[in-house]
Amino acid sequence: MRYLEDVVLKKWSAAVLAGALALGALAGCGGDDAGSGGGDDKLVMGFAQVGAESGWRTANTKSIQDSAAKAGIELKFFDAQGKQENQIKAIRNFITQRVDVIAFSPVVESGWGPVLKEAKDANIPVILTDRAVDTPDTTLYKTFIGSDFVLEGKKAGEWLVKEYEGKPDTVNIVELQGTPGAAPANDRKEGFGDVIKADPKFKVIASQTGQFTRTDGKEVMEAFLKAHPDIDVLYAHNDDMGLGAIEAIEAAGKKPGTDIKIITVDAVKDGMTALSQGKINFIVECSPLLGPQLMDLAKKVHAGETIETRVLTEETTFNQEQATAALPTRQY
Ligand code: GYE
Repeated sequence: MRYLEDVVLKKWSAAVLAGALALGALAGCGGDDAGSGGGDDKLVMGFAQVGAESGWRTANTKSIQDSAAKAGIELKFFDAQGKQENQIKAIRNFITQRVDVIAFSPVVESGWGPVLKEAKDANIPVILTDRAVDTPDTTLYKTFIGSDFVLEGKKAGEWLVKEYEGKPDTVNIVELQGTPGAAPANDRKEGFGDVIKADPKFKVIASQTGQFTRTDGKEVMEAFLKAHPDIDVLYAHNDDMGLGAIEAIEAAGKKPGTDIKIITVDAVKDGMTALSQGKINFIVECSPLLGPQLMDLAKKVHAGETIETRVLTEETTFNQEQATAALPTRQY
């Protein structure tokens, strides 16, 4: 298998081969390389992606694929379609194939101990991207690249507190949570809750998962609107759920952004467009462009260099004006 891939690789552009040669220091990738010979061995990365649930995820996948090609890394990409068991199977496959580095974005936080231990025992370094795991043994992975989701939730809460400053009336909030058990769902809920609990006028009257998807966001918002005629604010853990909810709000004859204020997280183009149109009021940025850092760290790990155990993504926030200004050059 690897032999055939190597033959194909040899036909790739000179630039890619040059990249591979630049990785010359990176020795063989694991013993079963019959026939590949020579010094043009590429670093092989197995990547188990969550799925394709949102605009954020699509941009993240593209970032990883593009930067692997640019870095001259051979990427074995697997889409787990939102299922942890699929990710675990993919990681076991990567171990059997003896890839050089395994990277993945864990669907949920818990349940990773055994498979990570298998990778460690096989001497294959693991890099977590985007989402964290809750295993207490941090030696099971080399580093974690991604956002501080608690901070994102806090930023959402802080905007709300400011927006309703000096207004004593109760603020009825509904919350669309991300995938149950996923780090960004747990942490964005926590950060937001921590900030708004300081003032009892903020009441979360309903909170349910919308699975980070537009379809579920719309459906759950329809149910929220039926059950609660008095919603002031929607806090959605990502843009896609917020965009689905906007459809439900409009269908119910209400004006998103005015009758119901909306806060989301991500800042993908569709979300930013809705913000610039006044249908969303505030977006907390979460960058999906993790590919270049991931490839860089993978090379370092493979070369035996010591790397930081936590690589934090830098992010900002957007109001309507800022979204309008940022949109023309937005990459995702
Ligand atoms: O916010 C959401 C996606 O893990 C940060 O997953 C990521 C989240 C992102 O589905 O849109």
